[in-house]
Amino acid sequence: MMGMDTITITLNGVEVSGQSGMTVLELARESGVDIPTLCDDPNLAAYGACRLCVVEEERTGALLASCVSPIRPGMVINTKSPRVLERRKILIQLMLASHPDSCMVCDKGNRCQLRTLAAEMGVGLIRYQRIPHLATIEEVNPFIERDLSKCIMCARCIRADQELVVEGAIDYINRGFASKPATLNDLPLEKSECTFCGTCVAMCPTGALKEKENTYRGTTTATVETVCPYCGCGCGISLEIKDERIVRVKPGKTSPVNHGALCVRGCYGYDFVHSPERLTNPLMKVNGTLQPVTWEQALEQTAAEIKRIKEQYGTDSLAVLGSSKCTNEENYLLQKFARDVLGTGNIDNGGRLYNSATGTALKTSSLEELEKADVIMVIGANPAVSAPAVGYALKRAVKKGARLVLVDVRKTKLNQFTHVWLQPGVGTDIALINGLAKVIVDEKLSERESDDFPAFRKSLEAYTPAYVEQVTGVPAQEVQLAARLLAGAKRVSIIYGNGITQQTGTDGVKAIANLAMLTGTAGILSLQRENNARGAAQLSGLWESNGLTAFEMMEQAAMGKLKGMLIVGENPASSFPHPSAVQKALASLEFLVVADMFLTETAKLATVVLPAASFAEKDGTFTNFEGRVQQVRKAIAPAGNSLPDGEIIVKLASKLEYQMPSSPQQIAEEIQKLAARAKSREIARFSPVQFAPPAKAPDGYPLTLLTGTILHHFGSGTRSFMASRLKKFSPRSWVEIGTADAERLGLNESNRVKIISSAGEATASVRITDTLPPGTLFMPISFPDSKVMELFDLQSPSLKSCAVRLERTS
Ligand SMILES: Nc1nc2c(c(=O)[nH]1)N[C@H]1C(S)=C(S)[C@@H](COP(=O)(O)OP(=O)(O)OC[C@H]3O[C@@H](n4cnc5c(=O)[nH]c(N)nc54)[C@H](O)[C@@H]3O)O[C@H]1N2
Ligand SMILES: Nc1nc2c(c(=O)[nH]1)N[C@H]1C(S)=C(S)[C@@H](COP(=O)(O)OP(=O)(O)OC[C@H]3O[C@@H](n4cnc5c(=O)[nH]c(N)nc54)[C@H](O)[C@@H]3O)O[C@H]1N2
Ligand code: SF4
Ligand code: SF4
Ligand code: SF4
Ligand SMILES: [Mo]
Repeated sequence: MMGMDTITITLNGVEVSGQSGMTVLELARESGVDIPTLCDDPNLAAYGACRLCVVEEERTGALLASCVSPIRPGMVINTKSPRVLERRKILIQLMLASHPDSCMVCDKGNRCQLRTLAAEMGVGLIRYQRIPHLATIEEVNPFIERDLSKCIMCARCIRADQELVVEGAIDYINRGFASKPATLNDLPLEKSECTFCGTCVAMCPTGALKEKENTYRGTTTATVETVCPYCGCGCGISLEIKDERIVRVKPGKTSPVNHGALCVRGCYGYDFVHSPERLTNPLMKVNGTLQPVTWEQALEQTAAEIKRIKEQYGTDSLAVLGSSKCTNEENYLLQKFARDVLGTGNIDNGGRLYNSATGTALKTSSLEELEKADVIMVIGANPAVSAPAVGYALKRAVKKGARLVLVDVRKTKLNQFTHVWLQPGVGTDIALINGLAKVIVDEKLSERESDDFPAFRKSLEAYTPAYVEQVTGVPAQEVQLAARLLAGAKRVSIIYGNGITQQTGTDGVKAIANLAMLTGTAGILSLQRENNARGAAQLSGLWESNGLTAFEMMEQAAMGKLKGMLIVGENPASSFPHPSAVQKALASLEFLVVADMFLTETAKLATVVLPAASFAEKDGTFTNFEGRVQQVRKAIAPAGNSLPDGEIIVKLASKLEYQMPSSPQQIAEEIQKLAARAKSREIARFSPVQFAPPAKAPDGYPLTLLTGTILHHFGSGTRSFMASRLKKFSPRSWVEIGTADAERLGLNESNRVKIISSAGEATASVRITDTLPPGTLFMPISFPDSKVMELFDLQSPSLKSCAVRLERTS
């Protein structure tokens, strides 16, 4: 690296060298020289607005803003000459002159960088005439408050919004003294593109942007770096702690995943940890009602029941479900508990269940590779909502010139970033993907010549652009256009989600893998992930899978073959298809023990409920969707008498006379031994798949209902509805219907409707949108008030869509 690219300058009398292209500020920092800044942030491009980073070039006497001045050979820089210090003082005085004297009551307190710098420079009384303030803006959202009288125009918020999360919600409006960062037409944030990701708030150096409706006030006494418990992105978060409470969440300091950004759930969704609804004691059913008991009683009873069932009915009458939310170490213990203590292979988890189609995929790509791609294909995934950190990286890539091929049956937030939007009919993706592959092969755009290639080429014969148009509805020219774009790219990145895995399953994933191999350099990212779905799935993959799947467990329970279950951190009575049937199945068990943080629909059916500690109350690791194993750190003591799942499993095993490994080192060693034994993956080969048209809808159900995630809630809603601000912002479910369908059916937004499928029914209020193809509806999952899962059953071919009809109820 050294040599031609190295530049040497004199910095405060000392010779230092850096790479060409570095700024004076960067080299100074690298050399341990501190220069004050307000508008600079390591995650944003240099901007040169606050000018506090001024330094003196001693040969020319010029004062330079070091953040935007590249190093040049022979420079002689002084970062603290009298002229520099005087200039900085004046700048701070000018900022304070237009700043209100409300420091004593400002929420930013001693985290305000302006106040800190003023104190360090000894700037107190202001000699300048005061400049009038801008008023606070009235906002109804529960997340963010803006008091622009405190704004110093550093533009960190604007750059965070435009460069980092690429939402485009705010920009400067007006000129001169009236200039300020604002939304389009100066509307409240909730009327803009703002997603309340909180990234701008975390970056604002003053009290101009701050958290609203704080859940706890106080000066932070400790900061703990850990990992977000919601989606599989695995963003790094900093938990600011006081009195064993999380006061605030900020983006993790050095996370390679989120680079200083968060989403609304990670930023404002943490207070479920302190919800008064948390389970703080074990519960046991006495005369039909759950009552608090001691751990000793709860574990004794559980062990006794497990022994009894095992002796009476045999080991296969027991099963374990859990958990894609628990740590890797806890997942290992749970696997061991099922196999060695209970003696059964009946163990499944959400990570494996909902992502089982993913095992076939090629090497997983990374966010870093995604940002370097020149063509990105997103298929059946909605990352702007379901995995915001992926959405940010993707939008940044598009801003840098990457082309986006979006394959979705609905219009999503990503459409405005899209080069080609392919809109296939629901469940027809395999035909489309095979069609893309055929164009690439026929036009000899790929030079793949492996021994499995001829058979693959032959398998594509039927998928001419004309045929693909006929079965998917995507115009032939668009298939060709997209195929040429993919084939012509240097680096392709493919992101797929539940629109594939829960629609066309394993075959859909194989088709994508084939396409990726054709495009040569493509990396694949599978999106459908919870915080540790990938880790949980990987760990269960270390054993031969020979037991019941989660859905089979429910069927066997209903048939009376399964007698006892342990469920850890999954809520099937609410999130599985046809919850009322699942509830019946679980209620018919002789013994159900549930470990959760809350009394969920599932826990209510249990004989014994064990209170689990939250992510903030335990140590361990989560594996994010890229495969990155990240440290989860205990920040506070577990609520009440709750315990981390790992400890619960160890305790329960010992009641059953089994000694579990309990030290992290011991667990890590055992995992490694197991991993070494597991067979290594075969190299990627083409695996031809054929399109089968989706099953015909039963008569009388003319509409197709899609289900999916929405930004402000998560999973079955247990946690996000215990987060006060998320619940307040988005309290109730709805059903979306296209403008033309609404007109045809005489529906408007004041109506409530009944949605009826052959399996069950749900009710919701109507929202009219322009995002849906004719004959299609959309309902979000995650709302406890919504019975959307009742519309599906365990045998449903798809979890994403079903045939329905509508009835107006009001
Ligand atoms: N029709 C339809 N159905 C669907 C879907 C759909 O799109 N359409 N999506 C499906 C998908 S992909 C998924 S993943 C599921 C989601 O469904 P679930 O995974 O059941 O839902 P969650 O609410 O995310 O989490 C379950 C429970 O884990 C608990 N929990 C969280 N952390 C911990 C912990 O550390 N320890 C313990 N013990 N408990 C913890 C929470 O309190 C919560 O009660 O829903 C599925 N159902
Ligand atoms: N906010 C939020 N984020 C979440 C979650 C949450 O509950 N809330 N859950 C997490 C979990 S567990 C998961 S699994 C992931 C899911 O993450 P995603 O897979 O990204 O999200 P979904 O909303 O399930 O569906 C993705 C898209 O598939 C499209 N689609 C439906 N059917 C088809 C089809 O036949 N073909 C094509 N091409 N597209 C189709 C839908 O229109 C939708 O835009 O999100 C994770 N992130
Ligand atoms: S909260 Fe996020 S989306 Fe909203 S203005 Fe700030 S950076 Fe943009
Ligand atoms: S609101 Fe904050 S981040 Fe935005 S320009 Fe003003 S001081 Fe800077
Ligand atoms: S993108 Fe996912 S991991 Fe990141 S803050 Fe949001 S929910 Fe948490
Ligand atoms: Mo999922």
